[in-house]
Amino acid sequence: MAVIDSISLASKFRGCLVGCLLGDCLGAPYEGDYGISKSVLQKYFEKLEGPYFKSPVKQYTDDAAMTKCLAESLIAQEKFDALDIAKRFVKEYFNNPRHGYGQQVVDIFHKLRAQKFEDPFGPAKEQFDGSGSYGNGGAMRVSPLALFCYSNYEELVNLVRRSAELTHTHKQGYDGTILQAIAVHQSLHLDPKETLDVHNFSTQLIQKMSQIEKDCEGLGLDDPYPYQTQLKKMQVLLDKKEDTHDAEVEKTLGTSVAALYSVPTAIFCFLRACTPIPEIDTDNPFRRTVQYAISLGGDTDTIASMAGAIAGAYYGYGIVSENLQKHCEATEQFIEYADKLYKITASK
Ligand code: F2R
Ligand code: MG
Ligand code: MG
Repeated sequence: MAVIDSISLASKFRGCLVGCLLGDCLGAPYEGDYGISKSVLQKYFEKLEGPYFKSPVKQYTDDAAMTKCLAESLIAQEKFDALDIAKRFVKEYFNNPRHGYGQQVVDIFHKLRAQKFEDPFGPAKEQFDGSGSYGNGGAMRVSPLALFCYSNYEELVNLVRRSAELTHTHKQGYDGTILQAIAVHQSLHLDPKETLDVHNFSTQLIQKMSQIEKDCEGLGLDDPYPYQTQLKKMQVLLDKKEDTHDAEVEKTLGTSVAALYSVPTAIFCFLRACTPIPEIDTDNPFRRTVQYAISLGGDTDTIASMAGAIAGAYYGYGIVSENLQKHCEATEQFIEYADKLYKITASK
């Protein structure tokens, strides 16, 4: 791993949280759409980046709302406090329930409030007749914790799993959250001035997931290593000489609200966007990542947000266009969270 100086690291913290916010705000208008025209999307981004375009500020959704709760809790407590996080999720939801939350996750907020937070992990265990949620809601909000655990990988894996289990107790739900956090963590530790070794980045993810997924060995499951399977498919797509069609990416990796079919997709978008992509006309690889993630359709806000967080953590804040930031709600607030998390992490 490269040694990152403090100025660059502070910039990477900002890039990560601003990337997460921008992906959500810019991807939200397209959530649930398929067959999004690349040229329409190109014009959308050109207008937003242009100096004269005036439009209402793009609102964030549940992705950034829950990220905000996690960041605020870590900053206030300077430690992982599950009860405090659960209370912040519930308060945030009842203050603004119209942020496009997952259909079932809101049951948890109602139960937590009704049960006076007796057991912050209890209601999530009852979801989907006890099998737990495999949605991407744990992964979409995890960035602040990946920053908080910058220098401690073991702590990262343990705390990330617990953060996910407040709402997502299905193994695919919390393992997807761990994968997203590991991808951000790897990006933070790499020097963007050196050419990114795409194959090595994904091989390291596969190796780390082999530790995370080993507890399902010997249980007779059809596939005990679903994330490793998806990441290996991702490597095949990345290694291809000819360009991969969006339909193939969607069919192979998915663009749904399931963590298994969206977290590897977000990682793919970041890695693929290191180099030019047909019909995405920009020299900026951060913008290319977000624009490409949205172009794939489906769960656009969440995939663009997760991809944006990974890309921002790699390239740093300096690469994120000021004009794009101006069009998004709460950019200043997310910069402040990043700076405070950096200060806490640097003093640990
Ligand atoms: N909910 C949305 N988008 C829908 C429409 C938004 C619209 N634009 C609006 O403004 O109203 N987006 C957000 O939800 C996703 C994150 O969801 P999360 O937090 O994981 O929620 P949940 O409810 O736990 O799971 C989501 C769905 O996944 C399926 N599912 C999960 N586990 C399952 C299981 N064990 N068995 C069967 N199905 C399971 C269900 O369909 C859940 O409803 C993000 O996209 C975020 O942006
Ligand atoms: Mg959303
Ligand atoms: Mg979404």
